Amino acid sequence: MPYVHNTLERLRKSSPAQTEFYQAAEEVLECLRPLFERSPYYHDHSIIERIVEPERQIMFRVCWTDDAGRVRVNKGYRVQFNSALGPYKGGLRFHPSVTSGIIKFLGFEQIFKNALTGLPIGGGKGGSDFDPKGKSDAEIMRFCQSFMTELYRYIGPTTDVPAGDIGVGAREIGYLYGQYKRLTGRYEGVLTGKGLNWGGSIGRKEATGYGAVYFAQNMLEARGDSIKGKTCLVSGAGNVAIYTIEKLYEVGAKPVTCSDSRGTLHDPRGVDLALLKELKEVKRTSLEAYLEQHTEASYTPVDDYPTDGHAVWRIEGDVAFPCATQNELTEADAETLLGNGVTCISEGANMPSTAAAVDRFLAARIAYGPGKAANAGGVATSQLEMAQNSSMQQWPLQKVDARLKEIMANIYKQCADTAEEFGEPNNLVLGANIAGFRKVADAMIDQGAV
Ligand code: NDP
Ligand code: 2IT
Repeated sequence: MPYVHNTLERLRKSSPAQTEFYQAAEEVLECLRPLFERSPYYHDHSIIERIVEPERQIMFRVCWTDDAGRVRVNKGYRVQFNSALGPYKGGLRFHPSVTSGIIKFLGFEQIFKNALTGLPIGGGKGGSDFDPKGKSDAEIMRFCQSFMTELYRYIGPTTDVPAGDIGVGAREIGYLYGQYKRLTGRYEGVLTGKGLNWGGSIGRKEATGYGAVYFAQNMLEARGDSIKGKTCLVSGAGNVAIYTIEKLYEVGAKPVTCSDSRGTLHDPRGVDLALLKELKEVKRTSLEAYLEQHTEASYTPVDDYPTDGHAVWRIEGDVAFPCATQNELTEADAETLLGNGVTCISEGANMPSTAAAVDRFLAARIAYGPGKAANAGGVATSQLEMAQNSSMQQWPLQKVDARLKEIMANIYKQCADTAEEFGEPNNLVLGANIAGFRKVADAMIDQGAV
């Protein structure tokens, strides 16, 4: 299939050093080969050449003043990747590791994830290399105001609707929203993940983590198994990890780990969720403080991690939920997990497993739910927030949660059915990529060469 190869080669040359973006693009395009064999007309419309090229990329300087009165500068990004199915939709990430390549990989993944939800949303992503750690509330506010002063002219409720991601939660969304309103004079659904008393959707905060657990339930039930009673490994200690852990308790499973950028916590009796929330949502401190209240738990600092992977995946469990960041689960980690008898992986984070780790999971034929399918509950509920905002309504929790369950079941079914259709039952990577791509590509063809 020379055009898959040629497109990847061209990307390598034209956008040097965007490693994570090639990783994401390669995975998707390689999966599409059997589709192109059956439906060569995608090639006639140059769909893959178009789909790997963002419709628009905005980069800007974010200048803000710290508490000492010093002027500080960060980079700001918004990649408006694909609007074939609806307004650009995707989060903002504030983390020192952010580069244009990271934002591009996240925006690329978002196109297919959003398509899988079945909702009318295109793909986009943005962020900054700003590090919220150690900053005062006033500094965070001034940064967010400056960021929005640049971004506001490119976004809107029917054009581009940002939300949270790493380092961007309810506090940041509040400051960003306040500045948008001040600049435009409009009170409208331009961001999702808003506070519940000013336009947010009930259940949005919990949706990504809950959705990742629902996805795991779908995968396990299709194999005649259940999540009940399973020992679960969770990485991360932020929004996605916390609400994955919360839902795991609700469905009768036992989450025994979590991790942050400094270390990994293992509590064999089950992670104390109330304490985790207090440490991370209220105090914004290190997980190490957990040990002060739970002597039965153990803590591994990052310096003691295995050289070829992450301490959290070396702990024994039945089901794993990577919920921190990209490439946090290596091939060696995958081997250890498989050796320890893990039967299911549901990715709360975006692209948390390296390409070699994914190959291991697929070869072992365990239940493996890739991020673009398993973590789509967050963006899906964001779209429910958009629907509530545009109709001036607020739905009750039961309605949002019922829709979320239904959407996750539907995503699972599409991935499984498409995998089956292409002769690789259980390969949900292939299923997710082909099913997501087909929707976007067909819409692009209908809308002409734009
Ligand atoms: P948060 O900022 O709330 O939490 C991120 C967690 O991961 C923190 O515990 C953080 O550690 C840890 N972490 C982040 N970066 C690194 C790193 N480079 N190395 C080690 N640990 C790291 O983010 P979210 O929970 O929102 O996001 C987690 C993942 O889920 C990301 O991949 C995101 O793209 C994805 N995602 C998020 C969605 C959402 O709705 N929020 C939706 C779909 C996917 P520390 O506490 O020390 O900072
Ligand atoms: O990666 C993601 O799907 C998100 N960070 C959520 C995006 C959104 O618009 O809610």
